[in-house]
Amino acid sequence: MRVLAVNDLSCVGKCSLTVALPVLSACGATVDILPTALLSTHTGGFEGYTFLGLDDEMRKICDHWETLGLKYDVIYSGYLGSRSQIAFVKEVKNRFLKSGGVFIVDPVLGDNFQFYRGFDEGFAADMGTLCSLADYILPNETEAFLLTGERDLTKALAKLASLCPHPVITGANAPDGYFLYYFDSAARRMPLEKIEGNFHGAGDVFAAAFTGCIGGGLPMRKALALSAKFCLKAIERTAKEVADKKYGMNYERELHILTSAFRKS
Ligand code: PXL
Repeated sequence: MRVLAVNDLSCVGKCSLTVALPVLSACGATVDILPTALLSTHTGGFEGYTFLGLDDEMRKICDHWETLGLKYDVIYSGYLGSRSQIAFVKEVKNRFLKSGGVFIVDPVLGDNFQFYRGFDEGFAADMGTLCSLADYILPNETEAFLLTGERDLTKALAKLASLCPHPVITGANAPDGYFLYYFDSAARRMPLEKIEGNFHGAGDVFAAAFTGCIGGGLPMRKALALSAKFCLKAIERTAKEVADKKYGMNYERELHILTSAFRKS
């Protein structure tokens, strides 16, 4: 399985590509990367971070790849640094996804009902158009709201399902508990254990694991359950081991959950 991860390279803070590479590799994927931006740290909680958008370089990289005839079984996109990058990822899908390949979009927009720095409503609207080209989308609760304008989870899921065949709201507080909401042939939800706190990078850990599980041939429900189990173990470890949560998740010693699931495939 050959996967292309389109995401930023945040040098410190364990998110995006620095998470996608090891997690997808643990699922047995060959991972190529298309970096969207180079940052000294991610933007969530660090002051004075550097940011270099790679719009021009992305185009040159893709032009070179075309001469190599590269094609991907799965393309997974995450943090995009500009509206023009959203447009470019649509082109990347057309140029590099195999026929019958899977396109997975994590519409990285915000958390805690706020946009991440640099994003706004216009950016969210463009991200919605990228979601409409995806097979699976992986918004968190905030992103589901920013994409649909709905705080009611059932309504938000229904609106997302009109955009894309398989939306997943990766973790949301309902009156009767904490759930992952998803749509395969019908709207469903899966209970999740909730660990109190804000775990930076958890969405990226989950998205990379889910992408690896789908690429590895698991059906959606099994892919969600295994990714959620891996993510929960990583969150439990992070709660104990990491004092400053902006430095990201200690998921490394839980990668065996994924490697053992894919050992024989
Ligand atoms: O984890 C999402 C993410 C990815 N990339 C960058 C970010 C964030 C969230 O803050 O800042 C650069």
